[in-house]
Amino acid sequence: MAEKIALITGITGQDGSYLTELLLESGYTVHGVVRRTSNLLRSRIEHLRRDKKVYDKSLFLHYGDLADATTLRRIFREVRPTELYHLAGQSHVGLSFEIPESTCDEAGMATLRLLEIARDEAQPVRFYHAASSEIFGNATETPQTETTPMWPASPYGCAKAFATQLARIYRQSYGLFVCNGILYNHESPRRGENFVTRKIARAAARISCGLDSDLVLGNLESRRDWGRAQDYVRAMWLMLQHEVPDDYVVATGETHSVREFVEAAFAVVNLPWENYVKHDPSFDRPTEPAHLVGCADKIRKTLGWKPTGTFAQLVHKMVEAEVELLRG
Ligand code: G4F
Repeated sequence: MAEKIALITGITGQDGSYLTELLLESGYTVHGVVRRTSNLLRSRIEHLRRDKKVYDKSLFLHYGDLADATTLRRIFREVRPTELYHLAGQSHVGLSFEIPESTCDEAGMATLRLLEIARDEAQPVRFYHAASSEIFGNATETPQTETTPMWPASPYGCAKAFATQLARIYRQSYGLFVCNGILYNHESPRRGENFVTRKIARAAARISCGLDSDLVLGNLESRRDWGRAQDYVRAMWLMLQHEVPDDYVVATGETHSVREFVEAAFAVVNLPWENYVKHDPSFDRPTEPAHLVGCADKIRKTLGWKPTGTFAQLVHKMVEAEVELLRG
C-alpha cells in the first residue's frame, strides 16, 4: 500500500492535535508546520512529542509561517504530502474585529498561497480547507447547507468565505482535489481558553474550587450549533478518502444558547450560576451571525459521518476535564 503522508498546518491547535492522533493511529506519517514562536512545551501535541516511538519516527515538525510562501513551498517539496490539512490561522471571531488585516491574511491569503503551491506540485495532493459556518453569517436560510449563499458577518467570516470560494475555483479550474469542510462550532477540553465554552467550563471548575469568584461574559443569548471536536476531525479525514472532492457542512443540527451552556456547566459542579455570571459589554461583538445551524445530511449520506454524544455530555466532559486539571 502506498505510504500515506499528511501535512498539517495548525497542528498544535485543538483540531490539529486530535487529527494528528487519528492519522497516527491510522498508520500515517504526519508532518506539522509550527511557527518559531509556538510554545511547543505547553502545546496540545506535547504528549506525542515526548513519545520516543512517535516523535521523529512517524511525527515530524517543521518551522514555517503562513505568511512565508517560500518556506511553505520548501516544506511541501521535502515532505511530499499525499494529504494536506490546512487548519492554521487566527480563528477567534471577536478578535477578528480588532485585528482584521492579519486575520484576513491568515484565513484568506494563506489559503491562496497553499493552493498555489499545491497547483504547482507534480505529485497530486488531497487538500482539506477548514472553512467555517461563519461564511454564512446573516444566513438567508435555516438550517444552512452547502448551497446556502455566503453572507459573512465578521472579518473572519469574510476571509473564510474568500478562501472557501478560492478552493472551489481551484477545484473547478485546475482539477485540484480540494474539499471545504464547513464546520460549525466544535469543542473539547483542548479548546482555546478564550472561546466561550472553554472559558465557561474553566470558570465553573475554578469557582467550585474557590480559585475564582465570578465569570464575565458577553452575549448570553447567542446560539450556536455545538459539536464534539473529535467527531469533526474524523469528518475532515473522511472527506479526503472519498473518490471525488466536494464541500460538506459538518454540524449537529441542534442549537443551544450560551446561557444554556452556562446552566449545564454550573450544574456539573452544583453551583447556582446566577450568583457568579456577570455581563461585560466589551465581550459583545459589533455584529453576531443571525442563526447558525447546519444541515449535515450530505456528509451523513455520502460519507456515513454522524456526530456522537449529546450537548449535556459535551458540557459535562469539558467541566470534568477542568476539575481534573485543577486536581493535578
Ligand atoms: O466561542 P466563540 O468565540 O465561537 P464563535 O465566534 O462561534 O467561533 C468559533 O466557531 C466558528 C464556527 O466553527 C469558527 F469558525 C471560529 O473559528 C470559532 O472556532 O463564541 C461563541 C458565542 C458568540 O456568539 C459570542 O458572542 O459566544 C458568545 N460569547 C458570549 N460571551 C462569547 C463570550 N464568546 C467568547 N469568546 N467570549 C465570551 O466571553
